[in-house]
Amino acid sequence: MAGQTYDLTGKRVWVAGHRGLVGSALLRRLAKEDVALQTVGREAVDLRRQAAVEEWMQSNRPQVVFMAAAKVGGIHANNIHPADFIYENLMIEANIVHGAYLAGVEKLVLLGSTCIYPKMSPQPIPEEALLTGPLEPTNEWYAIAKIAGIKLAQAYRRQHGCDFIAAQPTNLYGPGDNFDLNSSHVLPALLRKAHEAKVNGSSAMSIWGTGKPLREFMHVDDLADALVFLAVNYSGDGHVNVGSGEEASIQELAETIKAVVGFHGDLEFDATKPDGTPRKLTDTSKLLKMGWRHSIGLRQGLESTYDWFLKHVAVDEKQVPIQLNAR
Ligand code: GFB
Repeated sequence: MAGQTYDLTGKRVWVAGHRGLVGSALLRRLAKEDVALQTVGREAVDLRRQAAVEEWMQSNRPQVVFMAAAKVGGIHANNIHPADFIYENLMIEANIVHGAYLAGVEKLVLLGSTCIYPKMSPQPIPEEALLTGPLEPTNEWYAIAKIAGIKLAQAYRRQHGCDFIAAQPTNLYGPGDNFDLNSSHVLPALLRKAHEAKVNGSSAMSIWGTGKPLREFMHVDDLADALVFLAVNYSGDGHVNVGSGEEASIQELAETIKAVVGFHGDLEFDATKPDGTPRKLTDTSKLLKMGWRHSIGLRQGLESTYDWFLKHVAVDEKQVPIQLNAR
């Protein structure tokens, strides 16, 4: 299935969710292509409302859709808002996929999440591990919505011949990330905690759980590049893992973040918070065989993301940084 299957040149390309971490990275990446970019804000179209989505798609006739819109969050947000995570994601996916079918969209790229795989998957996790075992309980609802999304793309391909594909990214980070400690993922949370501990002269920063779980991290600009690559080079039924192999334990990540930020205090482990899945390293052999690999290493990505944080979130190191809720 590798080899150019679709030409983006001159196409109307809708990035749904263009203000979020993934969507904004896609806008940066697609600015280098000869395409007509389309975006619409949530104040104009609520993606959870079928009529609004279908009407916008019929009027704007995108030829390509990147589905970067989603209700996302870290382990804590997933755990305490299961209804929001399953409802909003199911609605957004169903509305855009069906709307794309009705509007004759030529190519659609949908995104999964590593939590779709069973908690005790073989490592690295191959695409075939999907639906082979029980999920991690803290994010089961989000995972089920994301599995439904992948199945939607497959179903419309099988029944209607639509060229809809699904990519399966590993844990992401980068500019535009959510640094709100209640809803963020671990990497932006630890960057912020280390920064605040340094600025406030604290002797320690807190880490949720044991620090032992392993996570693979990928810079969102690498993901955006992979998504454009897949849109052009892949047309198939099965979802494709997009990972970096940049794996670290949460404790190792915290140590690297301390070094990047310049905080020299201790780590304090908070056992009242969950660890989640012990490990989720993606098997990217399918994508590697097609000829794509990531280019931003973890240390380099942490440095540039901290730089972004300093310029956009911690506007004045003497003040408590403002709250950001990017998605
Ligand atoms: O990134 P994260 O929230 O989500 O947490 P998941 C990863 C690990 O970091 C867990 C630990 O073991 C957390 O306990 N951790 C340590 C922290 N300190 C912190 C902290 O201050 N904040 C956070 N958030 N974590 C999410 C799923 O799983 O990953 C989503 O909930 C999605 O559904 C996403 O799949 C990619 O990697 O555990």
